[in-house]
Amino acid sequence: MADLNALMEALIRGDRNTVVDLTKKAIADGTPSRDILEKGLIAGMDIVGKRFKANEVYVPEVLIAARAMKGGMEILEPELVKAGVEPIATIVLGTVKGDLHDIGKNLVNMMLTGGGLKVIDVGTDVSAEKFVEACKDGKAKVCAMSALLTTTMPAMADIIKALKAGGVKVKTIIGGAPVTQSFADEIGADGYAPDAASAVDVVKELVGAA
Ligand code: B12
Repeated sequence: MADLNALMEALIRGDRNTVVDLTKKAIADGTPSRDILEKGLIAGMDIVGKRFKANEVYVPEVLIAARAMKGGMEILEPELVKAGVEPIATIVLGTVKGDLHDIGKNLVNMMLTGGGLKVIDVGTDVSAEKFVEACKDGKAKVCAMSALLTTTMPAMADIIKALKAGGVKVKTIIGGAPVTQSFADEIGADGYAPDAASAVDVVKELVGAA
């Protein structure tokens, strides 16, 4: 039986090579791909997220763990497809129009992916029309927006209005350094999170998977 605890620990250390090796071994042992994902990779990323939230680790450690996660996922993904394991939900994520900051958004992407969600990253400087376009096929359950400039925060309100005007039924979540819960309440966003690890919890709540 594969040692999923060792896989989890390797992910927490950000040891990509060991994560890749242990993922391969677990598949070869016949460990169900869902267990490898949930008890190995996601469990590890969950701990990294908790430590990040508690300021016990910082952005570089999260990036290194996410790189290890990506290594494991590249091996595991075909097995998950074969086993019919679906992501919890699909999330559209982007930085709003006029804003080029993407370090925080990319971290949110990594943590959401690490949490078992599928992320469609629409990039930076994304117009309301493009957010609506990405969300309107019905696959995405949540539209997640990032802004780092006080001058681009109002674009989040425009996107929420455009989604409503277009009859697009998605939940919305906003974040970024200048964004607050009271701003989220003011513009009618369904959720707000102060950091990438909390974003996973809030998104899971929004899709009813918490
Ligand atoms: C790096 C940086 C840049 C880089 C961006 C590179 C890149 N690829 O992202 C560059 C050099 C390009 C840049 C440009 C500018 N910047 Co700048 N930049 C920063 C800086 C130093 C760090 C931002 C960052 O990456 N933080 C680290 C990440 C991890 O944190 P974060 O983004 O907040 O994300 C976390 C949370 O907020 C949350 N989160 C983020 N997004 C989301 C989304 C969702 C849905 C959720 C739930 C959560 C969430 O999770 C993340 C992880 O925990 C900040 C200062 C600072 N210390 O914050 C200034 C800062 C944001 N920049 C600023 C400014 C003014 C600019 C410029 C206008 C400068 C200029 N005059 O040209 C331009 C604007 C360009 C543009 N149109 O966007 C100001 C903004 C001031 C304001 N109040 O509006 C800041 C605060 C600097 C300052 N003190 O003046 N910048």
